[in-house]
Amino acid sequence: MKNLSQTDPEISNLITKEKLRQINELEMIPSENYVSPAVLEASGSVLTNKYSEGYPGKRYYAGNAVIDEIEKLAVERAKKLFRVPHVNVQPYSGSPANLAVYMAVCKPGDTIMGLDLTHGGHLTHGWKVSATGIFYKSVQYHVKADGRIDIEEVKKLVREHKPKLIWAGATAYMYEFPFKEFGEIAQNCGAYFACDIAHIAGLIVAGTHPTPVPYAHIVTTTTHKTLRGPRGAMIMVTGVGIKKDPDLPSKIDKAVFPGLQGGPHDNTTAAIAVALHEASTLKFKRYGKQIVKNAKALASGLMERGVKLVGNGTENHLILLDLTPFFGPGGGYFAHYALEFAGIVGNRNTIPGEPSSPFYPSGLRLGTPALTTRGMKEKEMEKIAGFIFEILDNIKSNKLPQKKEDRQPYLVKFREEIKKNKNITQIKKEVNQFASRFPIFSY
Ligand code: DSN
Repeated sequence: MKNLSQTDPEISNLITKEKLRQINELEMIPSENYVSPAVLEASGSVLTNKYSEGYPGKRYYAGNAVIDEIEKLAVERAKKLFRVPHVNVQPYSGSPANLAVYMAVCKPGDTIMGLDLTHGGHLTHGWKVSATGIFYKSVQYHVKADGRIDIEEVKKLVREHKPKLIWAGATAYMYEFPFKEFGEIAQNCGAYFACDIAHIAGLIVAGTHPTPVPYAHIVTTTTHKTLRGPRGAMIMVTGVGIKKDPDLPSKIDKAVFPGLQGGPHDNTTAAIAVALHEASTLKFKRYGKQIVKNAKALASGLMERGVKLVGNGTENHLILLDLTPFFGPGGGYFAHYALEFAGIVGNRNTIPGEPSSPFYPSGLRLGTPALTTRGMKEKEMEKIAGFIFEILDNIKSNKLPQKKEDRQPYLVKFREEIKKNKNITQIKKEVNQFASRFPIFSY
């Protein structure tokens, strides 16, 4: 960063610090990844200088001949990779992409359905504080005690509420999605069926998760999770989507622009095209398969040590630890903080039937996409399971105070104790040494 370090050493130093953090720590947030140097170069290119409101061949600004080529290439690569007839690559990220779907097929006040946030669903699938739960009548379905989507409940709610739009997709779901069943339910009630594959897009490309394309009308995805591209999103319209509604592609395009957005981020579009090119290789398929093998190995390593997992394991890239046997209800923060201190970065999360609250949840969500990009395999997952268990075992005497006013003082004391904890400080050193052996650009 020759220029940046001269122009703005403050920001340059902070970026270097963050890069070192990414090298020295274990990134285990399931929605994060490391992009390739090629994606990074496209993302940081001169394309950031251009305005190109509209679509290829139909721009509102001059000078877009090259941008048109780039966007067409991104669209064609996405169509080929996901086997869909129409793709919009302009959404700024996953939430605006999902909002565009609502705008395309619903009117404010229409009934929509999605998985409850505390059961692993996403904010934009109708959660009450999201625009999607405020401007639409949201009905939420749930998972059963075993963590699987309660498809019988979905059927019952559909009969009762006759939704206009049904979502499948999640942020903390460890099973394969029953896309076929959802497709049949939507077809029977005449609803649009949208799948949000943000978390599993790379797994679908690698063939380790079934594709929703034969069943869903619309498929949305972010591009920066298992797909390993820049921070962006895409909306795809499938063959069944066009059969249901021949105007669906133009409804989606109009919802993105001018409905919700202005000019697309052309540097991101180019980086998406690069990521799609990388994802079309055999090497990427091996990568996607290894993500799942690693997640299963991590799950086994933890369960063998007595850690409880929602669903007793995983079928994809993530696991959800039920921490109630360690801390009782609401102990997610203890694990989140102590692991972060030791350089293991995950996020506290609700568990199905959450006995506490989304702010003080009882679970921890961990994933393997970023570790797998660094070249780690099952052997390394076993080692990491050992680190995680040691830390949890060290702090298991903590309990979240029941009285709300007692919580902050308790957590202040907890954080001070972690910093002084000799065992966790020793694990932190081991984690740093271990992580830095695996380059973050291991392509
Ligand atoms: N926030 C993302 C995740 O972490 O799953 C989803 O938008």
